[in-house]
Amino acid sequence: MQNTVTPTHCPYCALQCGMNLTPEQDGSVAVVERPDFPVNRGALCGKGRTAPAVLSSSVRLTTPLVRNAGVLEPATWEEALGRIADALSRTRTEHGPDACGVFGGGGLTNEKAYTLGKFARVVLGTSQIDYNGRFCMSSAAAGGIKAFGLDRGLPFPLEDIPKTGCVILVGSNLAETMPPALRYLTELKANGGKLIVIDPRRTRTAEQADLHLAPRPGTDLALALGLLHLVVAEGRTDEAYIQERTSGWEEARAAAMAHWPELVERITGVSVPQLRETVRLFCEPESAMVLTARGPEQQSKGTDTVGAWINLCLATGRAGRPLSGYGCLTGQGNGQGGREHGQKADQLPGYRKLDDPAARRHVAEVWGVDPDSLPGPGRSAYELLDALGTDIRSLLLMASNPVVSAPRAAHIEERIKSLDFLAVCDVVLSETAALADVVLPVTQWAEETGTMTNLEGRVLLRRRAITPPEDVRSDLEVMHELASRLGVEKGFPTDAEEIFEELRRASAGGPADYSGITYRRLAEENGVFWPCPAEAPEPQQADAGTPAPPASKPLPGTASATAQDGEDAALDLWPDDPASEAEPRAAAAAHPGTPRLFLDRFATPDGRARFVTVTHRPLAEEPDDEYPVLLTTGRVVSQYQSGAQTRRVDELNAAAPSAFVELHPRLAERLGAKEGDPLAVVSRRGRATAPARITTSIRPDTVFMPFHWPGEGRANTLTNPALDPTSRMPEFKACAVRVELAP
Ligand SMILES: Nc1nc2c(c(=O)[nH]1)N[C@H]1C(S)=C(S)[C@@H](COP(=O)(O)OP(=O)(O)OC[C@H]3O[C@@H](n4cnc5c(=O)[nH]c(N)nc54)[C@H](O)[C@@H]3O)O[C@H]1N2
Ligand SMILES: Nc1nc2c(c(=O)[nH]1)N[C@H]1C(S)=C(S)[C@@H](COP(=O)(O)OP(=O)(O)OC[C@H]3O[C@@H](n4cnc5c(=O)[nH]c(N)nc54)[C@H](O)[C@@H]3O)O[C@H]1N2
Ligand code: SF4
Ligand SMILES: [Mo]
Repeated sequence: MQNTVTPTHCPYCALQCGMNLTPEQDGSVAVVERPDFPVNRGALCGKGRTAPAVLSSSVRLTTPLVRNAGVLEPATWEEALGRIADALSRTRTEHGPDACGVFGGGGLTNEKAYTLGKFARVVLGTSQIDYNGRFCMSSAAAGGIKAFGLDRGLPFPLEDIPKTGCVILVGSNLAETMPPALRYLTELKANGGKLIVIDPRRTRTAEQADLHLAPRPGTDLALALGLLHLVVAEGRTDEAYIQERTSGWEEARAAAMAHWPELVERITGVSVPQLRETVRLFCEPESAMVLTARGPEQQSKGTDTVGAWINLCLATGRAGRPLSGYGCLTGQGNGQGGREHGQKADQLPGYRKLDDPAARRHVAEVWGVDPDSLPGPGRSAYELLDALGTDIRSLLLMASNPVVSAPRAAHIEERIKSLDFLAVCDVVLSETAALADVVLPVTQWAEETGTMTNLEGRVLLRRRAITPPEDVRSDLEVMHELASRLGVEKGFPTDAEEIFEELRRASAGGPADYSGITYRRLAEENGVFWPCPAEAPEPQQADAGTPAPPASKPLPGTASATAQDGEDAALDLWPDDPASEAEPRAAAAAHPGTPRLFLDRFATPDGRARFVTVTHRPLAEEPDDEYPVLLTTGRVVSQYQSGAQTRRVDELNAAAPSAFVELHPRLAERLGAKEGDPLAVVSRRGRATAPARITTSIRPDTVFMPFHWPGEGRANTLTNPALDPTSRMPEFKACAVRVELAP
């Protein structure tokens, strides 16, 4: 019997807010508060509240579409899948396996991301797979791996934030991008902790800050180095910690010392007294954190910038200690898990490296293939999209809308159009799906089961609450059917839990080890933090921040003793599963998961965190006489990403109907522009137009556009695809433009 209330999670961002769903008489589904989930404690933003609107068949895809004589027309699944399989096999025969590309998304469940990576390597034999997460947190991931030997966005649960002494929030507008998380910052302040926000705009988040620094876009690296200079000059380093827990300090220190406060003031526009005040607020309390988001990361020097912020934490002894550390606020729903299990160009499941022979052997054995048959690393997202129609002839795209979200989007749109064949799996007819030869309609969050890993590294269970429309299938069924048509009958099941069981084995022993996690545990404990190996740790090795609790007690921060709905549903998930009786339930021997990382040692070979030696460098494209203004881009609260989903929700559209150009009154005056006047923003890549929104909250040398819309107001027509040399992240956050009154 189906429970009337199903506890699950929001389909959108990485906070993965808990929500309860109840089916209504008319077949729709209502969102009800779910107070037992600790991350959001019942709170939801407008996107989460209205998410069921996209389940309605009036806005979603309900049947496969195939292109006939240039027009997309309804077709049977047989026909649609047949066309995709034929096209992929023809491409492979005529041009080789690497002419087949695969592009995934950070919104996919762990099971889907895992299967997509396996599909590319085992069924297509292609190295050409990457995903939209490359555009998201890849610089933070690269920076974290360099310094700590491991990339998990937050090394501690969000619940630690209110208890620390100071938070420096760099380029995150979480009041708009993760509204329920704002509460952690207000609680921090209520507890006497200090909040410093670094953003070229005085955002709703910056308004909460004790100190707001508004640097020129793209100068965070210089800013962090200048702060480190002051830390050294003022004798605020933690020498004992540096000695005991780090390596590389001398070189990093020398590099920072070249960044004099006065020089940094000139580069960033942040005054020396503000720099000094930042250092004081950060260094005086016993504990402190630096959290970055897309502002400093989406730069052609994002990896070095993250490294510089981590250096600041290491020099002051603020990493791998209780209530202190560096963290990245990951963005997409499964932005964390989606970067761990193999849809990334250089990666195998469990955050293993594709060029590591031992990793290849391990995963090949789980997959039942010859390690030598696995291709090597492929291209990064932008480079892959840029190769469409040349090296890459056919593309299978799942869960991304690059026509709106990729940098230099007009060029990428042309590349997509020049493909021999494009297949898109989506829930709606996105701008990219509209260009496809075959579009497959897939099931959505509320209609399927699977796991997601939130920004804290907490693995969560997404539960099926309603029955999908008849002619819609899951991404997993799509990959199963395509594998079979391409001659691979085994290894692509359609049941998410069966795939998760394989993922556990594939990830075992890897950096992102999920082998101790089961669906049952996820349901009972309201999530489990990775790494969670199959074996419990020796008592002294247990995560020092969270001693392993007795089996009957929930983990602090992971489970709630009042999880009534969660428990009911957990039992319902396995009503007649005989195996479950035999299986130990969160047994005493089970590993508790790892809410807090690095307290004993970092994940580097010698256990020490590594300073990186970095120095300031300019933007890939600095303003000049022709393009004198800086454009930065980002988000508004009521739209999500490319807007493919949220632009189909009336309430959200009413709140944020179209693109705009945010600019300072001084710049507006120079242009002779009044509020609402249409402005043309022109870069070396193209031209976009949108109405002026005049505000003193932005720097006079900078304009801001949100990137949620296609067409004339598409911000990505303008953006610069200059890539970070390590993370291959494009420079979404700063390029040179000219602004004029549109005729
Ligand atoms: N409403 C909404 N919420 C979302 C999303 C969404 O699309 N809409 N997307 C989700 C995803 S995938 C992500 S990645 C997150 C992103 O979450 P955030 O990183 O919070 O979002 P952004 O608006 O891209 O950028 C944050 C801030 O960076 C500032 N910024 C711009 N340039 C610079 C710079 O050079 N330096 C610094 N320090 N700051 C700069 C911008 O002014 C902006 O306020 O949000 C998630 N949540
Ligand atoms: N200028 C500028 N550009 C940016 C950014 C920026 O700050 N500035 N931010 C970048 C960032 S951080 C990100 S994350 C990207 C995101 O950009 P996109 O990758 O375009 O993200 P979405 O709009 O979320 O696209 C997801 C698509 O997948 C569909 N979908 C949702 N769930 C599923 C599913 O389970 N299966 C399938 N098959 N489809 C599904 C949705 O309907 C939607 O069409 O944009 C990047 N682009
Ligand atoms: S904050 Fe993110 S996860 Fe929470 S309701 Fe809003 S979009 Fe959903
Ligand atoms: Mo993102």
